[in-house]
Amino acid sequence: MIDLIKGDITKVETQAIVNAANTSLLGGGGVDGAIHKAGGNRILEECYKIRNKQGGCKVGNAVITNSGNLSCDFIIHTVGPKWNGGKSKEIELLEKSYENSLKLAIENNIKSIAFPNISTGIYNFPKEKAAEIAINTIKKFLLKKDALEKIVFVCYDYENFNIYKKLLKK
Ligand code: AR6
Repeated sequence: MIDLIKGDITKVETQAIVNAANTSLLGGGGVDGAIHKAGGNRILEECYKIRNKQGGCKVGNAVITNSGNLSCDFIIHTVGPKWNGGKSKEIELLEKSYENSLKLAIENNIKSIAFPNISTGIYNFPKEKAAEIAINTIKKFLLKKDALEKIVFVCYDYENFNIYKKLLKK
C-alpha cells in the first residue's frame, strides 16, 4: 500500500501526483518547476483560474487541477511551510499539507497518489522530521479512511530516500 521510489515524480504512474507549490500557484523551481515544465500550459491555465476565484492557496491547503501532458489524471498542488526554526507552526502546517492533499484525493475518487518530500528543498524543512510527519500523517489518515489503494513516496535525492527507507522499515 505504501511504496517508496527514488526518482522524478513527473514520471510516476499514479492517478494523481502532488506538487510542492507556493501560495501564488504560478510555478517556481524544484518539483513545482519540473511538473509545470513536463505538464505544459494547461496546468498553469487552471492554476490561474483558481487564483482568480480564491486568490491562490494558503500554506497547508491544497487545490486540484488537470495534469496537462503528464500521464497521471490530476495534480494536487499543496503549499508546505517554510522552515523557520520550528517557531511558526511548521509541524502542524506540514501535517495539514499531507492531510488536505489526501482529502482532495478521496473527494475526487482517486485511488493512487504520489507525494514528493514537501518543504524539504527550497523551504528548508529538516528532512528527517519532515519524513516522520509525512509517514505518520499518512498512516493515521489511512486508518480512518481506507478508500486509497496506493501511496507512493517519491524521493529525488538519496538523503531523503535513505531516511524514508529507514523509517518505513520500522
Ligand atoms: N521529482 C520529485 N521530487 C523532486 C523533483 C522531481 N522532479 N524535483 C525536486 N524534488 P522543492 P519545497 C524534490 O524545493 O521545499 C518551488 O519554487 C526536492 O529534492 O521542490 O516545498 C515552489 O514554487 C525536495 O526533496 O519544494 C515553492 O516556492 C522536494 O522535492 C518552493 O519551491 C521539495 O523541494 C517550495 O519549496
